[in-house]
Amino acid sequence: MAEGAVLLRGFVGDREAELIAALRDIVAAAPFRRMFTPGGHRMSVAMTNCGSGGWVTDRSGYRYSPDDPETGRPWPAMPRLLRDLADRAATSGGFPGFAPDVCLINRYVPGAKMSLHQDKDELDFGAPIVSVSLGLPAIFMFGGLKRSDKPRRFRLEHGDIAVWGGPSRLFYHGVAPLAEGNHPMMGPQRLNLTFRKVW
Ligand code: MD3
Ligand code: FE
Repeated sequence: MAEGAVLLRGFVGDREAELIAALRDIVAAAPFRRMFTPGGHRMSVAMTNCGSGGWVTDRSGYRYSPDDPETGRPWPAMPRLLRDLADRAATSGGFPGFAPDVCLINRYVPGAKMSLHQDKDELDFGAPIVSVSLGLPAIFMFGGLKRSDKPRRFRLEHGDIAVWGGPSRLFYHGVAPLAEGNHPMMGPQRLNLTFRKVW
């Protein structure tokens, strides 16, 4: 896709049912919620996290927090199944020894989108980000180091995993508004998991 960025089509493979069951437990403990940006807009994407911290946003800014602000309790632990899947994908993408602290889980319903942005709230840009797509397909927009770099479009489908490291780690990216549809296992939604080494 770009230097350091690798798309692994169908990498989830036969772990999909176990993965979906693990996600159900996480969401029961830390439900999806739509957060507010510092600018006061409510995001169309609903989010939750697992791991030793989670990505949050509110009127005071973007950050990683050890606790879920909705419950005041720590985020659910990252299940070994998720960590191992991310580590195997990172190794396949050329980044062995990936030790993610956080898995941010995004939920898109039809119409939900994510505007072009960089992921730079992490301290260690040497580690890649690993993303897992489940459910409805999405059009992923992949730009460059400058916001003005014209994005290329990639279709991300159920079971695809992407590894974003090296120079591409700081490339602008986003997701076009999700099209209507119904996925046989996930229903009318898309989930995206991003594994991050934050600290
Ligand atoms: C390329 N999520 O949570 S995943 C995000 O589909 C985010 O929910 C999108 O962007 C989603 O921040 C895209 C693919 C992705 C994630 C992080 C990246 C691509 C990336 C970081 C750098 C470059
Ligand atoms: Fe991102």
